Amino acid sequence: MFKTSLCDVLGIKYPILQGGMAWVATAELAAAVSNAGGLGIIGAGNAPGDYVRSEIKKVKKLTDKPFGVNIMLLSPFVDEVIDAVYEERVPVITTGAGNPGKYIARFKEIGTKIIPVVPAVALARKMEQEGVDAVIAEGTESGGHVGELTTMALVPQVVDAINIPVIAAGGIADGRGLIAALSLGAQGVQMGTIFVCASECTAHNNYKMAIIKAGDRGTIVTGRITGHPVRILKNKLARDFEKLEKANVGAEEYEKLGVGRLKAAVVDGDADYGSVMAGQISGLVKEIKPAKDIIENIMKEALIAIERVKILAKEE
Ligand code: TUI
Repeated sequence: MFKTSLCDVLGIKYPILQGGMAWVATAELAAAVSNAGGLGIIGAGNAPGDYVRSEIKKVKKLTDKPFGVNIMLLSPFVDEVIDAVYEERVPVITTGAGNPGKYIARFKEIGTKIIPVVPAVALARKMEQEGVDAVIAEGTESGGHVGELTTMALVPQVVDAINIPVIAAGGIADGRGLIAALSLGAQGVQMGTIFVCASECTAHNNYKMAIIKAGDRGTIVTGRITGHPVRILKNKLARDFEKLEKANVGAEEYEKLGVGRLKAAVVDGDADYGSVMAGQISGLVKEIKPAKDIIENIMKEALIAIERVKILAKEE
């Protein structure tokens, strides 16, 4: 069902990748998504190489299906994470928050699939030239570190610019979103926020409930002045960020407020002063359920969505 060429390249049943969210996307979540037929991804975030290595070993025990690791290129531990992923022969890597160019050749040697996030057409073109296997075109609807363009505008422009598979991300949480992305020419989708609310996700219950309670206008982009804008749920921390922005403080002071805040939200459950990264589709997330149910539901909704459009196409 909706098996695309991306499914064949990655060895997965459904064209659904789970976002490699720092602190949130642990071995438990990644294995659950892979076992359900998607591609589960461990988020390396700012974690040291040894932590990532132990998460990889855990996933290997929990599933025999393909999985991935997301490498956050701004991490101070990026080189040791790269070594861990290389030595463990992880089948797929995705990258975020930068250009993975200098690592590509090494991974190609061992057949690891490399899929960078690209926020614009220029980087997509560059990545194709450098030999990556696919790209994730991520719109500004996403949670966490975001680019400027919306998914609706970005995806078809990336699709037209390159010849490798494009995965759409940002603002997708259900079967309608999957069909919309496939209609734009994508070969698959990546979803983050919906999988935070998977039962297998180890994030604190307060984090999950904050997403479930959030509505359509529940998120805000902070940190534009740092050069790394980040979408989070509106809470007391977001208000403090806004105050600093209005007070025109320097990037350094602004960044200080953010230190350790993601861990506070995910691990300690501080939904007030933690950085609750989540996408604009938070308003679509209604309950906590197993990853398998989330994925099967998406596939059912996708069939309904395509039937609806087909009927419209037939009408006089
Ligand atoms: O990376 C993400 N989402 C993230 S990373 C993260 S941790 C973090 N915390 C504070 C500040 C910054 C990061 C939380 N969420 N998504 C993928 C993504 N990549 N979005 C945007 C980009 C991106 C931006 C610029 C990718 C490449 C890029 O290229 C710049 C260049 O060097 O050409």
